[in-house]
Amino acid sequence: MSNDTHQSASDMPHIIFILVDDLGWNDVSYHGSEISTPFIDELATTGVRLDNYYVQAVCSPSRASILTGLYQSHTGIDRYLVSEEPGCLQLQLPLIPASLRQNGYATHMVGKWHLGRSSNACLPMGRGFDTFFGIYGALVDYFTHIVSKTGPTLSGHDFWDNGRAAKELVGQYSTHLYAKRAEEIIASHGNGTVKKPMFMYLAMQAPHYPLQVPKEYLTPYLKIKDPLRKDFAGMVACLDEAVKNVTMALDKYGIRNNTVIIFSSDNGGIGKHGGSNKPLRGTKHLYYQGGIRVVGFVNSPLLSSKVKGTSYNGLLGAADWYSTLVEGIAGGEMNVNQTDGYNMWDAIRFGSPSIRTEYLHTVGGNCNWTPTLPFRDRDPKNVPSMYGTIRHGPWKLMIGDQMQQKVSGNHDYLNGPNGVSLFNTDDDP
Ligand SMILES: [Ca+2]
Repeated sequence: MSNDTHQSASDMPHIIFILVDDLGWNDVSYHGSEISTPFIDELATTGVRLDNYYVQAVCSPSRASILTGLYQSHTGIDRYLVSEEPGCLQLQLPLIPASLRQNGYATHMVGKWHLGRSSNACLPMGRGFDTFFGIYGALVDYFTHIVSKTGPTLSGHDFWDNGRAAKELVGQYSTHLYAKRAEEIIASHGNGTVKKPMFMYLAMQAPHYPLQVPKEYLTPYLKIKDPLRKDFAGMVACLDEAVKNVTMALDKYGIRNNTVIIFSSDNGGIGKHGGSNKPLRGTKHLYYQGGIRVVGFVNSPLLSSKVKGTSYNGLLGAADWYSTLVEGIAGGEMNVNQTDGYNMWDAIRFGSPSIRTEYLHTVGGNCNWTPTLPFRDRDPKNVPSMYGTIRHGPWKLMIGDQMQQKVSGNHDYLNGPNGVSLFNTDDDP
């Protein structure tokens, strides 16, 4: 406990953690993108932009790190999960919602889970969320809510409302559905129906592949020649509108003044699915900056006035959110045996230097598989003896063969001699 006093439940801030899926560095207009994101921009530029902020290179590992406060090498989730897997994120690891619930919060999840679904205990409501509305897996059609069958994986309906298959929602676009449910949850806290402070993990499905969006969102982007980029831009426009609607609900129901909004992508963009990380090197799946340095910011009236509208350049990462939310923002007890994270709340809200000097992005070895890919996509001929990426100060050391990742495009910059590369991230992004 760094806090010397407990906050009473009525003072504890509401927390909305908006995680977006595969949004690249160059996919928001405040980073210079051709995609217009006025509402995301407004939140970013009136809050604190996290400009030295890292997540994992693909979906499931980032979600595991965020929710456990552990490095990827400690969560056991080092790649994205597929539907038929028998396992899930280790059940003995406490997650943010369970900890916040113990500290008096109502806990809601809206959106994409992607941390295992093989038993009820693995699902969001088995892991500390009071309510869940969304999808358990990935690659779910935005309108039909059927899993895209892209390999030897399960297919079928994947859209759930508190454990019930929500078949009545078939045909409705998921970004709209998530925003609407988020607004309803905000209303229930704002109008006093739920008296506890709110934690909402709003894990938007967009703009992850498949590239689907109602046609009206494409209108401003008809001039974009690349059809993938055009569809992606429309999805981001709809996502931006969803962020606006959620934020406006906080105003409408009178709880904005005591709410902390956190916004983060879960990994970098990927060009073959419409995303862009320019000017950062590399893409989703890779530990180059484009894969792991992502759009992130915090917006709240609870930030000190001197940091509002500024960038925070201290190092922080996905594993820091557990301590930052539970110990920092909520002022609660951590109730964990192990953490790799730091409570960064004072650093973020006052702009003080980061406690963190180092971040272990990934490490592994002697494994006959390719990092970040599920077993079905691993090439048994590729046998890396060791791989890893670690950051210390501005320096990033990478070991191992990044070319084993299935990533299209020109990657002639990959791999130093003997598979070892050292980057100064200040001048070599
Ligand atoms: Ca992702």
